[in-house]
Amino acid sequence: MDSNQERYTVTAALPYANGPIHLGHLAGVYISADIFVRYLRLKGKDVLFVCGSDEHGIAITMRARKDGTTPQAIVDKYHEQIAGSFEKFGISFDVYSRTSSPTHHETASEFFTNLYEKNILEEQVSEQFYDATAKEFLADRYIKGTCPRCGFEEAYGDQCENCGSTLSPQELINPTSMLSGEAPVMKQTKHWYLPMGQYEDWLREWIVEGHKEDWKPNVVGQVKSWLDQGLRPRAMTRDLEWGVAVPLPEAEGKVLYVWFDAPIGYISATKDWAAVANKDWEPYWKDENTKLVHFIGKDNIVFHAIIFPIMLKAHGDFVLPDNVPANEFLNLEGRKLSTSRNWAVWLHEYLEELPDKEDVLRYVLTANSPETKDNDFSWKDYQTRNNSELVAILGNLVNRAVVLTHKYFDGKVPAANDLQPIDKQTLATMAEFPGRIEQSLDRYKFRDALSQLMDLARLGNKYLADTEPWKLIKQQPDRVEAVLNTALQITANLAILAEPFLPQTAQKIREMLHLDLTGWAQAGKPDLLEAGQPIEKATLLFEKIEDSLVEAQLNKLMENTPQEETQEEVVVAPAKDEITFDDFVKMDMRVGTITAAEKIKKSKKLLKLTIDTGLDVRTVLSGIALHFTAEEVVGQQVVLLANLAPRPMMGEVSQGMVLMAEDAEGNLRFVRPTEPVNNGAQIS
Ligand code: B3M
Ligand code: ZN
Repeated sequence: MDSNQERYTVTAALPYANGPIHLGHLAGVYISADIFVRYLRLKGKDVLFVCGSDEHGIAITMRARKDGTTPQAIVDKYHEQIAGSFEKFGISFDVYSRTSSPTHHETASEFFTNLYEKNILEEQVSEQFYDATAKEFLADRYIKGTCPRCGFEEAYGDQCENCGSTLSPQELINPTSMLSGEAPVMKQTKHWYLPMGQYEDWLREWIVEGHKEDWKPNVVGQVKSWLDQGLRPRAMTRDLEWGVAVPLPEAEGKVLYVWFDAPIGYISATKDWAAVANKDWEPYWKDENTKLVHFIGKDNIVFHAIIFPIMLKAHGDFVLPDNVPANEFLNLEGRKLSTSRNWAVWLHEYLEELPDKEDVLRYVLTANSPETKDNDFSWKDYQTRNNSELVAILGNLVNRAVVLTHKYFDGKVPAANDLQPIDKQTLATMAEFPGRIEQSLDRYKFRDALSQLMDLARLGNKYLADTEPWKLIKQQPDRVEAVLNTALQITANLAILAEPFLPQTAQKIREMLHLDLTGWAQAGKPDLLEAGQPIEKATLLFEKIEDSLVEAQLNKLMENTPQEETQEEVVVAPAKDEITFDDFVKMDMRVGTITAAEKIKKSKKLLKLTIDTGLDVRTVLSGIALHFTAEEVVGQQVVLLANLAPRPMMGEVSQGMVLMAEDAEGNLRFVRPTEPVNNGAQIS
């Protein structure tokens, strides 16, 4: 290939080697990337498709700790499994590498040294939590304590899973280390920071201005919102044992931040590929004719559109991404996918349970690709798309064209003699399809491209329905020759155009037709098959999927998932009637503190609260006794509807109402300001 030729380096996000691949991964990243790459290869581009396992970071060490084993054992196990299922599924990586490899350690280390020597990284000493017993600095996830916002006692150092607040470990009340169970201490530590703020103007110009037309709006939008908030320096090193050692003498016990090393993994993988393929890796990263394209899920946008580009720019030797086509998320049966709750369809299980249905999954996930918004996978939809699209449209066309050729012409392609306007028109329409599909693929619109492909099959079906060769065969066998020639040419075109989307099916069709695949440029032609050329008997491309399969898969999902988890369907109360602002201001809502509380003897539900409202100290009866004890509510600040008419209850008089939030499971929480305020403070 000549050196001026456009070259593509296509990367797919490196999955963490801490668990198997599921449909969310496939829909988010790998299928789109594979379609794109197969298409480029058919177009004769010089394209390299790299991926590998992400084997560092807290995701790995936590998994090892949970399983009572070493990080190395975890990554060895899952690397093997992930690589195996990708291969079996037909994702056509040129290389599937891993970040624990020596090549990677060396590459990441050199990259860091390069930035360090250019004085790009800023050294900063800060205080961080340290477990003196375990002798380790603690990642945020390794610190637990009481949430300062809601009082939940099991909040993590980075987030409270009860109230959803984002936290920093310093905010936790009574923090403890999950390693030793002891209270951690603050200790000074030095780290190296990427001064991201210095690159804001450049990023804005390059992405927000420069790529607003050709990058996906979700990507440009996220970048813009990060920039609008201002980029702070981010530490590129961590106090951890597992990872790429920081290549500085003063940095013992420190490793590179996983999001510093992981994207460099794409470069390392390229080197690994080049060593085996006996190629030069450098043009794939350094030549200006190389287009670098990162396929990722939306949670990785900041790393691929901001941090890694800053690293590449700062280094200076590398090309920047030409595009970062990020997908949104795939839900499963209407609920968020969750690996911890096992609400997922695992690829290795799919491959075992539903053999020979790789293309069905590729089809369904592409047709439902979460390209512009989150999308849903359901087994019912899987069945419908298989039965009424793959079987009824694509399979049907191929089958009819091939079967009729055998029935009427002894399995030899009949001649295209004396083409009629309908034949010519159909072939002319067919010739437009490659261009249309191309336009969609060039814009990373895989759903559109796939639906065009199916439209071509529809065109073939309509043509057969209109020409009805089965009715003509007695009186006009010559006419049937032309009709079946036309139908077979459409089939042959599908065998080429379907390759990126449905590679196994496309190959089966080509085998039936004895058609060689020479490239995308073949497509659109009306004479891919020669008259007289023999074809094989029809083989089954897709089989009908029965209800029993759908049921079995749904049952499996339900069984795998703990019962209480499957019932979490969130039911939200319907909206109330509109009120005026005047209605609202009539309510006197203010903050008070519960100074005393006791159970009402005759009632299971009521607590008698004494509340200091700033105006007065009064009694309020509140139906919270099933949720809170008297002791635990004393001292809490609450919001009170203070001018509610007094109500006699259980021999007492309640003077107001405490505001509570009730979630879908019926749990109650106090509503209150995020920080304590003086009693009597008004809500408005
Ligand atoms: N390991 C995958 C994730 O966030 C992460 C991608 C790395 S790409 C360089 O799920
Ligand atoms: Zn909380």
